[in-house]
Amino acid sequence: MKILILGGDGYLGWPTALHLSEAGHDVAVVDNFARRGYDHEMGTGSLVPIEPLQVRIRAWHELTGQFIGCYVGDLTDAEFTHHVVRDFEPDTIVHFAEQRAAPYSMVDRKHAVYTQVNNVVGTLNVLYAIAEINPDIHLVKLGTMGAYGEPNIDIEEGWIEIEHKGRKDRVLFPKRPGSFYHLSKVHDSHNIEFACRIWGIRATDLNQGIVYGQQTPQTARDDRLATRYDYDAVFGTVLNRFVIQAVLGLPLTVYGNGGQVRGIIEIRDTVRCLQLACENPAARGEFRVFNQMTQSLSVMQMAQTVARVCPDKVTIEHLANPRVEEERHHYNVVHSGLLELGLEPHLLSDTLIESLLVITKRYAHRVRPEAMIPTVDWRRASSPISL
Ligand code: NAD
Ligand code: USQ
Repeated sequence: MKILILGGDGYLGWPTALHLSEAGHDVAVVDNFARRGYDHEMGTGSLVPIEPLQVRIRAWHELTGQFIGCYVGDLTDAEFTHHVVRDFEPDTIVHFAEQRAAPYSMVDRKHAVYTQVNNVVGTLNVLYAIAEINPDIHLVKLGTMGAYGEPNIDIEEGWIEIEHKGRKDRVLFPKRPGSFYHLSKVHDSHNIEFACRIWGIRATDLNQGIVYGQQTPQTARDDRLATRYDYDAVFGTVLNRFVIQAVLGLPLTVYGNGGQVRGIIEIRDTVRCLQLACENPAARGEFRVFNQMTQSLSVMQMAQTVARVCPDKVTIEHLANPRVEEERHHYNVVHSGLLELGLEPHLLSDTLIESLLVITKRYAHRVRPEAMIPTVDWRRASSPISL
């Protein structure tokens, strides 16, 4: 297949590009390097050094003989988006290219507006490019488990059958997200479902849980192929941060009592899920939803697992929760769609945490410990950014 990967310079887009290239697909990536720009804005950076995109692509070609195409530009620019889709003529578009940090979206008005405009307008431009150029293209769009929030009922896979006053219908599962970032994914999902309904395009919405891990078999082949690994309080995600804190001898920063339960998934499973979604496309007119997570753990369970595996003494600190979120709630998620397509999950294991500890020790000197402290406060309309 010809697969266009939007956001192909990012934490997940880059390993997915390599995985799909190795699987025999003809791959091109699109990015505007916004993610590298946020690092400059916040004075932080990936723990593991990453090469410029062009160096990564050349290294992959040198090692495997495979070409990965590259388009540099912004998806909120409709002309650019149309140009890329016309020029590459993809069968499938995998869309990772959004501002993805909840705390970044909650800094202040400017960051909230940027997040929603970037994410919603970029996705609308992609939908129009598909509808106008080739409605047969399959859109595989990254969504998020956090769009559902923590309802007091089981979370279904995107859709729910309801009965109301004696009548029945199948509707999109109700959403109750916890940040302006997560809300941008809800808006995207509605726009995509609408496009499937009115234009008959095909789409898969992957409501992904929190990703952990740093290596895939492809990125591990050469340091030049490494993907990013974030630790700061704005972009670093919870399990990745806990491992880095453990190595540095810093307390693990559990927000509140740590009873919040989240769906998680390892990076090797992410790239495999993307392959399964691409190779088994949705039908024309179908808005297909998968819950892309492999297990659920509370934040406290994640901290305790890291503390148990780390050979050094680890302390767990409960910080006042900077977010507004439930810390004790029901959480039971249906996530059978990708398993039915053949996913064999890697569950959180001691071996994986040990390998992350090794990677972290190698680059520990690059950490700025002050960037670990959360500064974005959900209860205030305006917060100082990290540092
Ligand atoms: P990332 O920030 O590392 O990658 C996103 C990439 O998209 C970046 O390289 C960025 O420069 C690019 N981008 C952003 N806006 C763009 C635009 N307007 N035009 C062109 N390029 C643009 O993020 P990630 O962690 O790789 O996440 C990828 C996707 O997966 C996101 O949509 C995110 O919401 C979703 N997701 C991530 C996680 C996670 O734990 N990392 C979990 C669930 C869902
Ligand atoms: N948390 C802590 N301590 C920390 C960091 C986080 O207790 O040091 C807690 C948070 O309060 C939250 C949970 O851990 O309850 C998850 O936080 P996170 O920053 O790891 O993840 P989140 O903000 O939900 O966002 C991440 C990605 C986002 C993706 C989402 C998947 O940044 O792109 O969409 O995970 S999900 O959570 O399923 O929506």
